[in-house]
Amino acid sequence: RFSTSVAAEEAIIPPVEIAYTKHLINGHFVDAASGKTFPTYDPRTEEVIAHVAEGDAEDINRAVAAARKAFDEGPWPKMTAYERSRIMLRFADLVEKHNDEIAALETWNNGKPYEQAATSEVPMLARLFRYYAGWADKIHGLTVPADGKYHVQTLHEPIGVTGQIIPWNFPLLMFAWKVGPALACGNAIVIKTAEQTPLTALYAGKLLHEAGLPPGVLNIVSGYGPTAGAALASHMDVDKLAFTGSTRTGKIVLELAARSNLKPVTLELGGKSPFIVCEDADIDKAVELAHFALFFNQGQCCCAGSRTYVHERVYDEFVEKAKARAVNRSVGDPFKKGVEQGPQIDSEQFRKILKYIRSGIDSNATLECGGDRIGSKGYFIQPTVFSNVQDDMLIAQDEIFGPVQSILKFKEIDEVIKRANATRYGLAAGVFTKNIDTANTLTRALKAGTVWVNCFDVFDAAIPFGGYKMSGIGREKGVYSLNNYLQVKAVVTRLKNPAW
Ligand code: TXE
Repeated sequence: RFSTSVAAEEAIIPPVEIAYTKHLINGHFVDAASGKTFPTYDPRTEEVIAHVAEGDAEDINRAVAAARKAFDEGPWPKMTAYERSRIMLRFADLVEKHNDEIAALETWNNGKPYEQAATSEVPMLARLFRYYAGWADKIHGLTVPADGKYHVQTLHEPIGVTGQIIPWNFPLLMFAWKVGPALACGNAIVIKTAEQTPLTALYAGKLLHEAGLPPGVLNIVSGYGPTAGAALASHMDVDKLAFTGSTRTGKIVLELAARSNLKPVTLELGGKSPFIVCEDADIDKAVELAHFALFFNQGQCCCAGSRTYVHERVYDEFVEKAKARAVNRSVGDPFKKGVEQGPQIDSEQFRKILKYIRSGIDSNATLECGGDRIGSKGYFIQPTVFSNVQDDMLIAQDEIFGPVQSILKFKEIDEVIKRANATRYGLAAGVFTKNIDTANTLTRALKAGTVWVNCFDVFDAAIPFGGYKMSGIGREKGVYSLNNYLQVKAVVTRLKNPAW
């Protein structure tokens, strides 16, 4: 089906207007301090759909000042946790009310299938805010028995002004993963969205204010990484930094944070996750799941199952079926019903993916299907499958971040464990087997922040997510994310009469 050429002229006009393009600072939509704007695109057509305020250091300064005031003077930290949670719940209701508009905006700016945005990602934004709204009034410290004549307690306090930098592959979900827990803990926020996808966060910011969020608590600056992003990471008045993006940029922001005020940093970075299909697996199900694990979201997932290890006894059958499934993947205008794959995000990613495909061919992996772009306009790439991939090939080592499946062969469980772990990344892994002992061995041996067994990409709000090794520092979602946004203060009080 991917031979269908996608003509830009056929692109469906989305049923939504682009209403918010300015920075959201101190509760108001404002122009950039410099007056500059930058274009944002429709990846289906490569055409500009809006000009957005372009932030730099001065906009970040203004946003941080607004956040500082909201945090230090209130009303945010002085509100009760219950009041904070009610604002978050009202926001979730508004997200549900505007579900289809938000989803349309997400698809227009990002290229992901509208059905995916409307039935999964926007509902997950609401779900995640409800989850963290539930935590807001359940965050508390401990009383600690200590030697000596003391009463000891810990106070769990918000950390202050948090800086957040997010990528373009899941613009709304990355907003949710960062903003939800930070608000629940009572922090003020400055978030810099990805330059490719600034639109939906601004819409969400508007709804949060409609839900009653006080001005200055959430500030959104659009702009580029080396200007706005770097200014945020190195700001002396930002108390904490949370980043999702490439490992390369993760190192830069960590260094900026260290060189400025040593703000604590959480990082969610790249991956090269193994997906292991054992010989006892139900092959049809394994093929479908491995396909989903790699091709979901145009292959633009940090946790994509991008090294498909298949046991030698079922290898040939698996490859045949994986190829048939990829050939059958429906690629096209993401607003069309039934379309599974839209365009890649931008020309840079598009070129990067085609370069990796070329490298796979040059290194003598077998190109089973795909390998090229679709049409002449829009960043559409054919679902591509390589077999006979070896561990030392670039396509088995680097994060391609596109619709390119690499299938490798293994013989022994111990061998596949070693090979799966022989990577600088450690974000996720998939295991497909019916044998509980094999599953237990693999889940314990794999060095990855998430191991999915007979499933993949399960993103419940309560499940922690993050990486080993160069896939990151810290965990997001679940109860674990609260620690990122809290300070612990020990209060030690001398007792006058220890007998009582
Ligand atoms: O990432 P960047 P890019 C991987 C994926 C992709 C590659 C490059 O392999 O092909 O990274 O993508 C901001 N100071 N992932 O270039 O640069 C930037 O503006 C401060 C994996 O888009 O990491 C954006 O907001 N900030 C990933 C954010 O960092 C800077 C998701 C991410 O951009 C900055 C995306 C700087 N000097 C890409 N430079 C995942 N983990 O899911 C850039 N930024």
